[in-house]
Amino acid sequence: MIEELEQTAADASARLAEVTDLDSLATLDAEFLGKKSALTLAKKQLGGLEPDDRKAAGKALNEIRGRIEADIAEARQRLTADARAEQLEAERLDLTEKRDEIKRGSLHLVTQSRDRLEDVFVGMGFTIAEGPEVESAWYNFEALNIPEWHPARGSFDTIFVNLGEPEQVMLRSHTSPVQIRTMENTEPPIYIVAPGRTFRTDTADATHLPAFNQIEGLVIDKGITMGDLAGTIDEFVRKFFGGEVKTRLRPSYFPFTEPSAEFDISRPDGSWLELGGCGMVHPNVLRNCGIDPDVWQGFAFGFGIDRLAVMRYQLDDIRELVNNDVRFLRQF
Ligand code: FA5
Repeated sequence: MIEELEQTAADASARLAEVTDLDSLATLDAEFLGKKSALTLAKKQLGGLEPDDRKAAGKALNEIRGRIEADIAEARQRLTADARAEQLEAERLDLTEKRDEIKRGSLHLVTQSRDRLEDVFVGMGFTIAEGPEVESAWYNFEALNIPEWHPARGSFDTIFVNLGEPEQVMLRSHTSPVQIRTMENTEPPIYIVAPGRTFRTDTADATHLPAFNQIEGLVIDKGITMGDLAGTIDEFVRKFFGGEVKTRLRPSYFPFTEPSAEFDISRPDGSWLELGGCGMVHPNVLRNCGIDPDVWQGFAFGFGIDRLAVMRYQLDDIRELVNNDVRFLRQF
């Protein structure tokens, strides 16, 4: 009987090693350990044996049962782990699957224009300077030769910040304060451009935005003339647009430059677009920054980057730049 059961145990071990699902395992469990199994039947027969034989056979039966139970437990553990792995695989989210369909974003037109401007000016020997968007009246106006009583303050449509003395803290209305900050901190010669955001109470229309971008240019060196200014503007426009766009200077007035000019660029239809202001740095401005105007001269310019983007990408309306219409932005 014991020999037969040893055979059954070997049989069970072989079949349990090959079982592939939990249902079949339950069937094998019943077959080898259940009420009708050879092991259970053999146990029932123990009663008919002599006490000594009964003890030895009982021990052998328990040992065989223990082995079969261990094989079943091992098979169950294997199948449970397999089933879990299978479930995980089925539920796995393949995040790489749609890789080809992902739409890539692109830099905003104004950012592209600003980057390109920086490249052009760096190529001409300028370095990039920056200044804060919230300014004091000293940097935005006074150091630029625009005292409090000066009518030019009105032309800047300033947005004031409710901080400190009335009308002393503001969102900068142009990038010209960066001229002052640079001259205060740097010994001439100076060759910088300063791009950045500027703010005015202007109502948005086809050529105006209340928050727009300017780029300031400042050169301070010995023997600088208006000819250097005109040549610099010409060269940057040629590099930025290619050969077909022309420039012109028109006499104008800014308190911080003398003489002052406005410069325009030609549109494809032959009309002119005002791009910015420029001129020779006013001696008062140099003095305000501790620079001797008898030794150093310079020119400055400031123009609208958004207007430049309108021109470069042939837009009808500057407001397209801030409407955030994805169908529009995707084209560039
Ligand atoms: C100035 O802001 C002077 N600081 C420029 C300057 C710098 C003159 C250095 C001399 C020396 P103006 O207010 O004209 O000037 O503005 C310059 C340019 O900024 C304009 O020609 C235009 O291109 C752009 N700009 C002005 N207001 C707006 C606006 N609301 N929306 C879009 N662009 C604007």
